[in-house]
Amino acid sequence: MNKKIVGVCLGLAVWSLVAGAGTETPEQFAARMKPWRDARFGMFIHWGPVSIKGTEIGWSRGSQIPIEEYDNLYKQFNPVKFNADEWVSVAKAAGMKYIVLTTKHHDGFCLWDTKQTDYNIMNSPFKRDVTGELAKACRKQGLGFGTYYSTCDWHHPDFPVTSPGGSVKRPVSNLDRYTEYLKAQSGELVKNYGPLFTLWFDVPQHFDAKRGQGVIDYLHTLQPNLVINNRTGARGDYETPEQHIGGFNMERPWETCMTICNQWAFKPNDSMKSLKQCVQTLLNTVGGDGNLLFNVGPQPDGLIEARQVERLKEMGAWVKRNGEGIYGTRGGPFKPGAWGVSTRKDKTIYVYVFQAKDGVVRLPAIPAKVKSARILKGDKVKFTQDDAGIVITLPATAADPIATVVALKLNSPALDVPVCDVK
Ligand code: H79
Repeated sequence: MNKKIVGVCLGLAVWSLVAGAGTETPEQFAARMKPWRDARFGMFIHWGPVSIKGTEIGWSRGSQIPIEEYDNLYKQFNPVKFNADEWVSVAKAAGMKYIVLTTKHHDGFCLWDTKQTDYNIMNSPFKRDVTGELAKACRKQGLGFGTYYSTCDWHHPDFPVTSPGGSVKRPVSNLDRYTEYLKAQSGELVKNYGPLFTLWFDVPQHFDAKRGQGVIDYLHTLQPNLVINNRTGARGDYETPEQHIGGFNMERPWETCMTICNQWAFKPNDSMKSLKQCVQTLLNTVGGDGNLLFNVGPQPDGLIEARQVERLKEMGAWVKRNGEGIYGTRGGPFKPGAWGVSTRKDKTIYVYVFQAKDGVVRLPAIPAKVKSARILKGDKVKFTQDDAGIVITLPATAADPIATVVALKLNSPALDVPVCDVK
């Protein structure tokens, strides 16, 4: 080999070492995120032995429930009515495209057959790997399967803080050793149940960006395209507004996580959101260019509460009628507001009207020609377009109490239309 070639080889080797797995171009990032972004709507599932008590997962340890009692609940956890295929069918009926299960919450209990601790579902009376069963059912029914894994662990002896709520400092701890445990466990999730749709970390107490990036880089050696949220301590791939809808953002991917009732884990008679609230939450999210991870907390017997199943099915019926303007779309160009929201794909803008005075919708001017306007899966509607903007007249017969959906066909790509406010 001549000197020049040796030099180039060395240069490349050094560059790849420095660049590492963490470096990707914006185009590579967009490609890696595309399946996750296109899905738009997923099911979050918060579940564990604490469902027996009906108090909040993780947080009620050492507060409403004494630590000693909380940590022994798994000895009675026997969700004999658990059926992974049924959970997946419910998610599918709701129009959801992926599921994220709490494999380990802040309380440290593991819902899979982990080799890293005995504090797991295989040592409950149930003795079934519910994570494995759910992963398999998702694959079978064509949904993405992702795992929630709490970064903080108030049960683990090496973690710096403990319950209640991580407010108590442990006299002796070892964060490096805990990090090895976390890597071994999240590695098991990827290796045994992957490829995963996402890995959803939570509450990176005591983790800084360097420690978090170490976890991310390790997981990328196991699954290079793995999509990881922003709760490892490092930046990660997407933002996670919790219990509120994120602001309009087409640059940084984001996903709102929100509960169908108030509590993450099962709570008897918890107040449940109305159908309108559920659907408009999804629309306000996709209209802002985000995903929605909508949470249910199954009962201790393994069933999702019947009224929640009913609500999710109603939601699915609406979402499916109008799915063309949800999946695979991007948010905008008209920013969400009390008036409604919009999404776009190819040469179409989907306008979801929440409020229209006298059935008239006024949208700002856009640098594209509207060729036609129609109610989604319905008749053409009257519209005018001039320098002042677009005016659509909704027929009273088409009014939908949740949102009236109008598809505007343009003469050019809808993504080229600049983002604007609706006044
Ligand atoms: O798993 C769910 C929450 O337990 C977890 N993230 C979601 C996905 C979470 N951990 N920390 N936080 C959220 C932020 C802190 C929220 C709190 Fe509270 C508000 C802690 C105390 C008041 C929620 C309400 C928990 C107890 C009461």
